[in-house]
Amino acid sequence: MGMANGQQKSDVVNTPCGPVPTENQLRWQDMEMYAFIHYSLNTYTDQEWGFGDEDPKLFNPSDLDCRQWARVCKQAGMRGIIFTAKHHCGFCMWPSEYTEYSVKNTPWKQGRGDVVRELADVCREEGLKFAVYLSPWDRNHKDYGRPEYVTYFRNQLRELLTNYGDIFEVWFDGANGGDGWYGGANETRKIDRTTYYEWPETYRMIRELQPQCLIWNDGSDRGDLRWVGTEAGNVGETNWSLLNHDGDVPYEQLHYGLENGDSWVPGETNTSIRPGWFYHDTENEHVKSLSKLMDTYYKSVGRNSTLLLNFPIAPNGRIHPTDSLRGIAFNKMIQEVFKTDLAAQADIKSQGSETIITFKQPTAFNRFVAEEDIRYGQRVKKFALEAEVDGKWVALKDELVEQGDGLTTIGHRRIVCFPTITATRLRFTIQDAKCEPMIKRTSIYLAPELTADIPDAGEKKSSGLHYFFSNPKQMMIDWDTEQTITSFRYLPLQNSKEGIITHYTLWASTDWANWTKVASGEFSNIVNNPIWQTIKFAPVKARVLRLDADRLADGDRMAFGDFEVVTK
Ligand code: FUL
Repeated sequence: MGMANGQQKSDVVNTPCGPVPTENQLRWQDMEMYAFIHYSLNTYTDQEWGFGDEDPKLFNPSDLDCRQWARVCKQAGMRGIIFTAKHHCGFCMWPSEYTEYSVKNTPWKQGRGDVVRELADVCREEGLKFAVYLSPWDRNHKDYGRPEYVTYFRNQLRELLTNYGDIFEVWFDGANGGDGWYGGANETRKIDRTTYYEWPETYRMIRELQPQCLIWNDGSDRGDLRWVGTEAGNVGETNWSLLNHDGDVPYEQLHYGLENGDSWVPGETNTSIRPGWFYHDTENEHVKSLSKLMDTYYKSVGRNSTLLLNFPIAPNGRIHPTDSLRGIAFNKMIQEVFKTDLAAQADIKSQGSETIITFKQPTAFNRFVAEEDIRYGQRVKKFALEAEVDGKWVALKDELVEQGDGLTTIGHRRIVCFPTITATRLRFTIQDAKCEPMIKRTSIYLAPELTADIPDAGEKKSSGLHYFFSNPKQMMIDWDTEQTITSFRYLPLQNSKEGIITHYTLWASTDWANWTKVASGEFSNIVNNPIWQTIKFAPVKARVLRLDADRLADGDRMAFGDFEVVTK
C-alpha cells in the first residue's frame, strides 16, 4: 500500500481511483472548521423563522461589533465565517438595491449601515475567509413562487458576489414551509424544488463571478458540497465523499455518502453552539458543553467532514460571552488533544496492508488518526486497529459508534476515539479498499479525559400533569384549580417525523365552555432541529389548556417527546 507518513509511493497508486475532488473542494476541506453566524430580524422577535412581515424598525443594535464576532470565531479555531445575509424572512442585512426590506430602512446607523460590508472587511483584516447564506425561500417577497422572484434572487446574489470581495462558499438553504407574508398576500405558496430556481443558470453566474466559490445546495441540482442530513452535529462514521450527480438524495446518502457515487460531493456538518440557530435569552443556560463540542468535532472533522459551527448574535449586536468562552475553550482543547503525536517518536513500518507502530516503551494513548491522500480519490472501505498489551494483540473499536467497531472509511481525516490503553505497539490494517490505499499520515495521541455531560436528569416534565387527547390532533391539559399560565413548551419526538407538530393553536378556558385563543403559530425548523419549543404569551388564567395540532410534519396523529406548562 502507499506508505504512511510521507514514505515513498509507487507511480501506480498516484492515479485517480473513481471521482476526485476539485482544487476548490481540496482547499475547502483543509479549512476544517468555519463559523456560521445567524443574525436577522429574528434576533429581535425571538423567532427561528420570520414570517416576512416583521418591522425593520426592530433592527437597532446598541453595540453591533463585527470585529468581536471575527475575533471570537478566530480564537475558536474557525477559518472563515458564513453569514446569513438573508434568512427566510427576506430581510437583507445589506442595503440591496432591489428591495426596501433591508438595513437601509432601520434606525441602525440611520439606515446607512451594511452588516455584510462590515463583516466582510473585518474578516479580511483578521485573516478569515468570508461567505454568504442567501435563503432562496423568501417569505417577504410578493413574487415568491413566480419567475420574477428568481430574477430578484439572482440580482441579489450578484450584488453579494461582486461587491464584497472573495466569497468562499454560498449556502442555499432548502428549507421551505410554504406559507408567508409575500407582500401582504398572506398565503401558502408551493414551488417545485427541482425546477423553480433554475439552478444551472445561477451556478453559471457563480462560477463566472467567483470561480473559487463552493456551492452548498440542499437537494435539487447538485452543488459542490452536501448537507449531512441532520443539524445535530454528526456525520456517519462511514462517510464517502461521493454522491451521484443526478437523482434524489435520501437521508442515508446525505449521512453516509454513496460508496460508488459518480461525483465528489463531500459532507459539511452544520450545527449550532446552542439549541437554536438564532439567539434566544432562554438558551443562555444551554450553550453546548466542552465535551459535547469535542464529540461534535470527532463526529465531523474526525469523520472526513468539515464543521460549520454556528454562533448566534445577541440583540445588542455581539456574540454572547458564554458562547465565546465556550468556543475558545473548544479550540484550546483541540490544540491540547493534538499537541503531541506519539507516533512521531515511534518506529513505523508498513508492509502490504499493515502498518505497525512500535513505541520505545509502553505508551498510553486513546486517539488514532489516519489520513488518505484524497487527491487521488477516497479508497479505504474497512480497517482494523489493534494494540499490543503484555504481548497480546487487543482489538480496538471506535467508542463513539454504537454498532460494530466503526472502523470503515477514512478520507481526509479519520479520528478514532477509544478508552486510554497502554501498549507497546499499535497495528493498523487496511482490510478492504477500492484501489491501492494511499495513506498520507497516521498519528496517535493521548487526549485528556473530559467529564461527560450530565444527562437530562429527572423525569419527564409532562409526567406531573393530567392530560388526554380529545382527538388525534387535539390535547387537553387540566388542573383542579385555576392557574395563571405564562408559557407552553413542546419537545417533539427525537427519532421520527411522525406526529411532529409544525403549526399549532393554543386555547385556554376556565369553565370548559368558553375558549380564549392564547397563541397560534409555527414551530419553525422543528423537523431538522427537534429541540424544545417555547410558546410565550401574556399571563392567562386557565383550568384547562387545549393544544390544537393544526399541521403535522408527517402522519395524522400528534406526538410529543415531552411538554411543559409554565405557571406563575
Ligand atoms: C435550516 C434553516 O431553516 C434554519 O433556520 C437555519 O438557517 C439552518 C442553518 O438551516 O434549514
